[in-house]
Amino acid sequence: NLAPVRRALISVSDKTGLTDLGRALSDMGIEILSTGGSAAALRAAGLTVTDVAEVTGFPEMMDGRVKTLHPMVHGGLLALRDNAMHLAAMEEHGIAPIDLLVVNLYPFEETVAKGADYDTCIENIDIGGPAMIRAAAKNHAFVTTVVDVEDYAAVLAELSANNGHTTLAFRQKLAQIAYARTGAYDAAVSTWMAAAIGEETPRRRVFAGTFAQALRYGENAHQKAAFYTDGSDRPGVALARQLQGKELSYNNINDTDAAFELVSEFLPSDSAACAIIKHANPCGVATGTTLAEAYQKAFDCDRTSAFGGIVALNSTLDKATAQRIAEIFTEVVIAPGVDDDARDVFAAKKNLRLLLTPGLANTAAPGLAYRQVSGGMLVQDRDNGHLGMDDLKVVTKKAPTDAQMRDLLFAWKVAKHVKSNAIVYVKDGATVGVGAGQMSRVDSAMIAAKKAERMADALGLPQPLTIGSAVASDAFFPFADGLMEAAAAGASCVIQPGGSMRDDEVIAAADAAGLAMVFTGMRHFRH
Ligand code: 93A
Repeated sequence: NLAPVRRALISVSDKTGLTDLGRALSDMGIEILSTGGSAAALRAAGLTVTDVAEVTGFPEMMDGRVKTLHPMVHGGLLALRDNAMHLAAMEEHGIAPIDLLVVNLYPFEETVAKGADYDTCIENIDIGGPAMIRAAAKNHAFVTTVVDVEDYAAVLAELSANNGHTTLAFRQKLAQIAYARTGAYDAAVSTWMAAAIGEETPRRRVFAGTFAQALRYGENAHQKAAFYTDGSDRPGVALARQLQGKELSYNNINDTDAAFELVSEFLPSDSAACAIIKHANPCGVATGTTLAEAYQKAFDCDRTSAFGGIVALNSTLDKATAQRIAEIFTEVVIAPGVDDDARDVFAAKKNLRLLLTPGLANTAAPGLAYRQVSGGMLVQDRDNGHLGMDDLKVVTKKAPTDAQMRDLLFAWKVAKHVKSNAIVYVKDGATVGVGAGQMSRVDSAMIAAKKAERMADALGLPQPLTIGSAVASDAFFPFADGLMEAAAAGASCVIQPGGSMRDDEVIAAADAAGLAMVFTGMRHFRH
């Protein structure tokens, strides 16, 4: 199963490591064919190279759109070396075998990420490269296919270990990687196009990511894991730049995403905002006149849970906020900006991961969300539902005051980011109790209130902050019991979708308890 490598074709956009590879191959006596830019770089390094144009008898044309798309190339890649008819065809047409293909593609994903215009993105769709990769990988019985700079060293090691040959197992492994690359590449093109033309339906879509990073382990230490990006230009954990701290873990990435998506609900032009996340649920969210105030209010919602949390900020991290955050153990801080003084404060915290994003995520933007189930994948629109005051319907005798209305909308925004069943108590632009992920809505209401009681004790407050709070429920109250639990905790107003068979009962209970209640007509389940 050893296949000799006598002739290689090199055509790479990313010229990293190119000349070293070319030299090593030349030294092994391997003939090198190459395309325009790659050939020029190899020649500049003093290597002897044959132009593909010389092999095809055609110049590269149409701005390079047609350079390798030719039977002299594809015949050389696809011919079965043990098939008499294939050999006869090669003989007849003067096609020489190509045993090693080294290609990396036009940087389509990077071009999109840079925000390039439509035509530039189109021009960066590589056609000849994927065609060669797919051909060479199909013919892995004889041909070795390299699509990643990272694999250059392995190829050279393989060739020297096998006296200028490669093993079948090695070629199979590289073929698998090759198809992963072309698959992800076309997925990126299709995903970009869907966004570009505003195609929003989750049908006839393809889901594939580009490998970004191997992770030390997954959710638990016995699970292997990696991070893939999907080419989206949506600011968030994938596009963030890490300025300091330990490597991000699987759970860090998941929680940081949850934190950043949540804090992006709050426009910096309205107020500074902070979200603290643990296990993908918020344990404190607040707005403030300063970022430090927002952080403090978020922290005071549930100081116990905030320990080892992920902090997301909607505006530039400043010194005062950094000092506050640095007082306790924090895993990750993500923000759209950081000033020099804040960086100095964090410099002493070597392990603290600081991520800088290119702006906030647009939470109203369309997009798809997907998750795996056994044997498949569920795809849906991202929950980009948004409400304004005008969308709310007052259903009780009492109507909320303006201040209550603001807290209700705040609570509703947070509830969208809390695992169901979600109950969120809010007072003065800060969560004061979050009940997440319970199988019963009553329990979520109760747990959130209990946590608020505990915090009141810890902070030495005369009473829990749920007294006089606004409460949000991510889905309707099927019975009055959940609402009664919130009333018992001292909530004075309620926001919930409505739409239960027993809405009348629930409204009557709210009236009896002297609560103001509004219906949203929209649900925010999150599982
Ligand atoms: O425009 S193409 O799709 N047409 C081709 O025939 C073709 N052949 C190779 N692009 C093509 N390539 C790509 O050119 C390779 O995939 C590689 O990314 C790039 C290398 O070009 P150069 O060697 O001129 O820098």
